[in-house]
Amino acid sequence: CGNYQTMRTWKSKKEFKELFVKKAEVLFEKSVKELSHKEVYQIIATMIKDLVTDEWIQTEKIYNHKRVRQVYYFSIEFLLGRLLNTNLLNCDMENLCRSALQDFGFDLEEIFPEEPDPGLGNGGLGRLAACYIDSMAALQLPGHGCSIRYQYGLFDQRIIDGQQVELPDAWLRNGFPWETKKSDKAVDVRFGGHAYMRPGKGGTLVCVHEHYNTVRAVPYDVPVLGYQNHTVNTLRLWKAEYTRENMYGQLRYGDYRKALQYKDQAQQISRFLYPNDSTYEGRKLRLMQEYFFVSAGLQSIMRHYKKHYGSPKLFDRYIALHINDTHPALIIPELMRILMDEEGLSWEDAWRITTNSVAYTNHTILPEALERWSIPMFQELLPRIFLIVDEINRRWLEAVQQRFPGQEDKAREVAILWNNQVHMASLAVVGSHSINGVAKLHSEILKINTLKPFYTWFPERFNNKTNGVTHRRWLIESNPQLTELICDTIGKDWIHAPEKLLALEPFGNDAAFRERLAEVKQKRKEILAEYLHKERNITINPHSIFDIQIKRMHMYKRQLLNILHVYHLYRQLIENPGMDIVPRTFIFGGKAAASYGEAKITIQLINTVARLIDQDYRAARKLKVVFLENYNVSLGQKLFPAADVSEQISTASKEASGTGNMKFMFNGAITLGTMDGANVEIHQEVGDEHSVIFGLRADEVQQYYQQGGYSSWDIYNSDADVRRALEVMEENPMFGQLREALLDRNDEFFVLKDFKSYCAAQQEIERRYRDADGWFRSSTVNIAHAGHFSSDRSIQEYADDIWYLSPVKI
Ligand code: 26Y
Repeated sequence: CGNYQTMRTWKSKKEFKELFVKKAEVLFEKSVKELSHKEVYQIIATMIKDLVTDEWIQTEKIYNHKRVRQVYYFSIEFLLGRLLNTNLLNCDMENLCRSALQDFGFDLEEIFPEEPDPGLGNGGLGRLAACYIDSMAALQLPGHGCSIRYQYGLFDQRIIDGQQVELPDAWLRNGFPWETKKSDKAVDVRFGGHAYMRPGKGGTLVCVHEHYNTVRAVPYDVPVLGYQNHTVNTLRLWKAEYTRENMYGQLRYGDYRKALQYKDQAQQISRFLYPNDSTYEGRKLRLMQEYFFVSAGLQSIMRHYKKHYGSPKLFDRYIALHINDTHPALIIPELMRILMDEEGLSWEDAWRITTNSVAYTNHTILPEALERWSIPMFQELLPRIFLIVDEINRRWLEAVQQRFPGQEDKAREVAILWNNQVHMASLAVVGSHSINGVAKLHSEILKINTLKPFYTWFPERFNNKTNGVTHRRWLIESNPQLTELICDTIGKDWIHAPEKLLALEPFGNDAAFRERLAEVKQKRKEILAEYLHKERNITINPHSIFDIQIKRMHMYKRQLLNILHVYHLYRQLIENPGMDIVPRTFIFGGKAAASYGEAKITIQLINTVARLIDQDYRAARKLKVVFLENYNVSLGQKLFPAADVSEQISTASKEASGTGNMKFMFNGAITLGTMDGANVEIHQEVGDEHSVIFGLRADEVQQYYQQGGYSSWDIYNSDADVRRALEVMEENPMFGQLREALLDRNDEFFVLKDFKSYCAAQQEIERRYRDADGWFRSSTVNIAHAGHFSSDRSIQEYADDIWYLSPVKI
């Protein structure tokens, strides 16, 4: 097998430098002195890809040779973030690279920002997928990602006059050095046409699908490196292209216009990522995207499986298919189609294999995010898939009717086809063997509310897998200063076994350790302040409390509650200029879906309050509000390490899990949160003493909903602080819409209801911050207990309980 000990390393700085010089010549025909920073980035990325090529091939060979069981993680989003630093860390080559570049007169830290941030995702769901493939490789599990190679990622956010403006994100402009195009592995995906059943041999029925259009799916593979091991898994991203045959076919019928239209439509499929997080977008192109990558991915898996593993009858023994929310749920009818139409299996065999292979993760209980497609559109676009879904639905409802004869309402609750719509969550539940939520509370709510009728049918399918984040990116890579302190204190074992961070807990009582921790935090705050000053022309006080809320803009996440409290503080301050408060910097960041009016106005409101305070000398020394443009993974990596306070203030029951909360925790921030999503488990880990919890509980919120809500006017009328806070909305008629949502539309997200309790919690934060010893003791306890929220823990649970996967040494 060769000497793999040395494969993923440049043997010496000398070797690195020689290769570097050669690459500069080959790629750019330049000497080292002439290279731009961007070119240096491209050279190193290419060198790393060369470096891992052999291991990539070797990993694949060993999987095939041993016929190991593998998982494919289907997700319509992978929010990767930059890869250079991650890959250097995974190869353990960061120091060598830094020092070699220094000899050439370059600073590695100045090279990192040259990499465009691949934003192939909206938020939590897409970033989770990226953390999960990182952990699979780190744990040496045979697992791969499957998604779309969007030409444009999530839009670039600009703030102009306080308002969000969206610009296209042409992240591929200068190419993507981590990918390899695999033209010979392209597959064809069919859309449209007519499908019907006709009698085949021996009384069977066979399907005829004709007059369809073919779109070519071309895979681009990105290597996923394990952490300092030799595993290299694959993230396969599909690009849509037209096929000449299909276009010529249209021309043969004499329709030039149709031929061009076809070409355009085919290429359109992988053009844009849908920038809508949590609201269902009923668009035809979106459905095409979903079928496109599912069909392409599954066809290529099946082809590979048959070549190396054998009979399709044993597919489920070797292959696990995971769907990240319902967006890839068409994998269920697509696998049925392949097994029956292409492999000749019976319905019964195909169904058993399909349900044994597929597992589904739900990420939301918001009804507006549950996918439903209009049947006429679905049928026109995917006629063969529709026939299969129709039959799945027919057999399923037959079973329901047998158990509950004559009870129409039972069928309505669980039908896949209902009201002229395809219900994707119902399809996903009926067609998989495992259904999980993403935090304990969320998984419970699925059972008792959202998916209750299904839970009574299949209790054994339901389980919880609390989310996690990769501590390699979110601690080791983002916060080297804290990493060094932890290693100095408890050694390095925690890097491979993050739960061992617990060994840090006793050091919370060690004054010398706390002092060093305080120094690290101070350093990270200064780094952030300097960056904001240099790159964004924003001045913040590094000796103030950094209080940060960074996530998508959404009413249920309640950025509105946060800014109303800031305004409340401001008004207190100007009415009482001598008020003794610890200076605070409130930092916000997040994108609003372009069509989400209220979320966009909230951005405007935050910027209005920011300006108000900046222009008022009575407040500006104590308070500062910053809305950071274009929050993305890279900016996150600068913010989490600098945070004192982690704002996790969603309306209880609404945030399925949250993952930012975990990134803050790894970096020693204190959670200020509601009992929602994974906050509940963070609180369970660190207790009341080391987190600050406020607001209605999930069951109380649900109770109010059942009663038709609460009266926000009552609170308004009885609470002078609330009335005064809402005066901020008189600044601009634009804010009328928000005011209406809070008062006339009865405050769906309990902002006013939780206001008092939030203000008290903020006071508690300040009280605790004044006691530096207590604060850094809490900070230590949070870091110590963060190990539980590593995605390594989550992925181990998925591997054990859902995928039945074992690690493979490479
Ligand atoms: C249907 C379509 C428009 C759609 C697109 C994206 C629907 C939902 C989404 C994204 C959802 C999402 O990001 N959900 C988040 O998933 C995280 C990972 O599990 C959770 O931590 C977070 O609470 C949840 O909001």
